[in-house]
Amino acid sequence: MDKYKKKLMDNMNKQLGDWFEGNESVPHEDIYRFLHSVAGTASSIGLHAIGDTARNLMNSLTEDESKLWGIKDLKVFLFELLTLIYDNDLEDKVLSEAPLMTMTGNEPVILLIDDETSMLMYLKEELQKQGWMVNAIANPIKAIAAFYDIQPDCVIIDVYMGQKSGFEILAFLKEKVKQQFLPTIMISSDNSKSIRMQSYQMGADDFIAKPFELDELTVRIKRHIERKNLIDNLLLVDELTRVYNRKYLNQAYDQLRSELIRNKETFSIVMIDIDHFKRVNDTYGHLVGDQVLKQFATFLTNHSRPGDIVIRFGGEEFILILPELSVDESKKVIERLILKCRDTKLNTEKGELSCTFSAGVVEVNNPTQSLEEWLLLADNALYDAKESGRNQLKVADQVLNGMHQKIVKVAVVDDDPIIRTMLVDLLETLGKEGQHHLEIESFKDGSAFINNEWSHTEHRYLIILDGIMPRMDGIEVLQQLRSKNSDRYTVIMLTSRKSERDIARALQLGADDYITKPFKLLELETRIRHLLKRMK
Ligand code: GH3
Ligand code: MG
Repeated sequence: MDKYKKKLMDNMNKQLGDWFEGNESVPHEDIYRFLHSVAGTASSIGLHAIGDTARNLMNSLTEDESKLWGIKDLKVFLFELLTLIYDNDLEDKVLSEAPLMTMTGNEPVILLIDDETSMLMYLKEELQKQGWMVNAIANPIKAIAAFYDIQPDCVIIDVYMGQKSGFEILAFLKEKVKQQFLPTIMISSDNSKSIRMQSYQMGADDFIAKPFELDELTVRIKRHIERKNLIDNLLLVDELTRVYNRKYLNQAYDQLRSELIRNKETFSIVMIDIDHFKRVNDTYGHLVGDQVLKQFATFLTNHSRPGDIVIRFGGEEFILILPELSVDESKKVIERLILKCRDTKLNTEKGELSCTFSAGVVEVNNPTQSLEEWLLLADNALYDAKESGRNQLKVADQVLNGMHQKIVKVAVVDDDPIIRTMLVDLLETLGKEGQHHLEIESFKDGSAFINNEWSHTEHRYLIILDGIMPRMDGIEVLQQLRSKNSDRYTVIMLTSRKSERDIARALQLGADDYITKPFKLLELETRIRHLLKRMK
């Protein structure tokens, strides 16, 4: 960028920063003067879009008015200009970067486990160019929990790692792989026959020696993912619990809906979620968690009528479809189930356990409403049941309004006021469309975030955390959050491209994702979407 452009950008950034930081109202004439000066300068040094926007904004104002602008109104008013300034900054810095693919949020997810962070970062970047979503985990201890949370379509594991060998992780996944088709690829710089043999014997689907040819690796991953999709599409039964999976749900709904149209036969949909299931995993490990899920599914099957349909909706969530039952009849059935469940012993390798569940029921009595709408209603009732203390059933409020949504607190912690403003805006837009209610706050440094009560409640958090900040930087914040040993906090680190050490540090400390600055808003948006999906 030539030096005039740079100077103007710096000036604009500084002025906007001062305003947004200041939290004081800004005199109308200052804004007018600012726009006037930007409009003049920007266009004459080739920044036409910025110049035009500034001029349009200026023309929408009257020159002499004595009004004072609130910061929030000012941010809204200047938003288009902010985006342009940011994009302009970006264009200049990322020319050498490969173009980013547009991501939809539905791309295949790859879990990459390697404690050697430079390899991890390299592979993540390269595989993302294929349009895959890559979750890079440097701490093998975190790998298993990550596996359950992100439900990957392919797992790549390094054989040699400090804290835990890749084979240990493979052994664990193999327990899963028995029940569920999940491609696993081992990578290792030890290409000896014995390591390869061990990989295959333990159930790995592929072995790739380091150093590898990137194109060969990607082709192999691609094949594995295709095969997984094929298999997934063939199955209607959940491999772990042996009840139907969610693919069957549409089919079942269509059939019952025809009955409803033909014979006016209503039916009920019950959304069921095991209470505090995470504690089972945390206390006894995920394999015991799996055993609980299996037996819970069996419990549901054993205690329902032959025509009832049991579906594993995902994770520890099940759907029970009760043909011919009105909501009052279903209520009786489910309340009996709730009592029975509490007294049922589930056998696991760690002894007998029991669990409770919460449920929301909706009566399907109108064929014009879509399955999604019924599910939303049932889910909303389930949320009510959870909020009212769990271990109970709530009946859906049949009107689609006043929906409860799960609250996710989202923090933007960054010392750059422009980035903060843009990210908050992006998040507000995402919040409007989503299943979550996003409660968004921004903080200008780590200590402001850490020392705020807002940051330490029972809710789930998504934190977009700048690596380098005055006072307390992102790494330190991450360290503090992780020392709480709570997985309430999902963290995306914003790091500078140059600071490989910081990225390595962030990964080792267990950041859930990282994105290098300057980033494209679209890329960040995709990553946030993926993470929110996980936080269901
Ligand atoms: P709540 O009462 O509010 O429902 O709390 P919860 O702990 O049951 O719910 P939460 O959504 O916090 O946690 C569910 C956990 O279930 C998170 C995820 O890691 C785990 N999980 C999801 N799928 C599986 C699975 O197939 N096996 C095991 N063992 N755990 C799973
Ligand atoms: Mg639960």
